[in-house]
Amino acid sequence: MLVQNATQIMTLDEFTVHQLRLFPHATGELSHLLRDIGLAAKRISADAIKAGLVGVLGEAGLRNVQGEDVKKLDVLANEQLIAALRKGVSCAGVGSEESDQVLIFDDHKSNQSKYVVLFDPLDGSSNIDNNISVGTIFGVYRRTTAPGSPATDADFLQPGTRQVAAGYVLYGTSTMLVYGTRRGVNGFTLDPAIGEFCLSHPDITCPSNGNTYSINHGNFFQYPAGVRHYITDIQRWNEFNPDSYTERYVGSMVADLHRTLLKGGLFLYPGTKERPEGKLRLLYECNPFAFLFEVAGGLATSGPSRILDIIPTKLHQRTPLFIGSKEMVTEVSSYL
Ligand code: AHM
Ligand code: MG
Repeated sequence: MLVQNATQIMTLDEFTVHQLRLFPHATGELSHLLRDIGLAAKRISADAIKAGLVGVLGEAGLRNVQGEDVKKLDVLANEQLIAALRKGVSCAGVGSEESDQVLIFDDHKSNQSKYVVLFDPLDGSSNIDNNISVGTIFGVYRRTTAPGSPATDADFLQPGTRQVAAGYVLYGTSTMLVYGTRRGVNGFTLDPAIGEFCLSHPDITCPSNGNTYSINHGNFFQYPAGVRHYITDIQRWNEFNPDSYTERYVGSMVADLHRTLLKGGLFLYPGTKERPEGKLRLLYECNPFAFLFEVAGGLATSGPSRILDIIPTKLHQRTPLFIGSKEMVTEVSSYL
């Protein structure tokens, strides 16, 4: 599926312009916004590949040899996204997993913008010290308030079904930006030689079934009975049908879900006895992925409800998550 011929390669900018041509009434604001996120992603990627040099470049919280404050990568990633979106022309404000409150830009330019963005700037950041893939996750919403005035808190507390676009950036063996609108999901790989995201995975669809399940098995006895039954049943199935299912858990959601999106499978982060709502955040983590998986043909549920239908009541709300191939999500749902 990788596009091999250099003359056929389409950059992210070219792709979004191409999409615009298909919709003559589109204003281009969303394309600008994706370009801004792409720019921040390139900067974060440049910082992420140096993460292992922390001992050389200096510890977070201290000053480096150039006399600059050294920041943790998740703080840097947050700042890069805010800076790119504030400077752009398409975003009236942001909500970030790193910040307690939303940040409403409230200047003349931003108040004309019709979108707000919710993001997790660097998900899985506890993995950075071990050189394991991490990622950025984002969801884009059209404001409920009319452009011309500052965004309000209500603009950020919309159900995921109202997202106009969502995506993620995976800082892995290569850096990839995957984003989707209702028209489809496409993946772009950063070509470091030219510093551009290039279309490498056009029209991504999630296989309707898979054989991989992804869960933190260490919490097994903390999970609800239905989840334990499901896991036990698929392991029993393997007893007589070897290799029917296999378990893969990076513990970095963007990496686990990127694999699940491309190859099929099921990712589960259930509630536990300790944390009935689970760990993952509805607005920054679950909604963007739920949107992408549904557009790509998969499903996402909290158990009682489709993820995208949940009406958020607070910014940092958490929800259990079962997401992946349609058939596997349907099957696990019957146990919940
Ligand atoms: P974070 O937002 O604090 O980085 O936590 C989210 C991460 C996900 O990437 C990952 O799927 C999950 O936490 C792993 O949690 P656990 O270690 O409980 O399995
Ligand atoms: Mg996170």
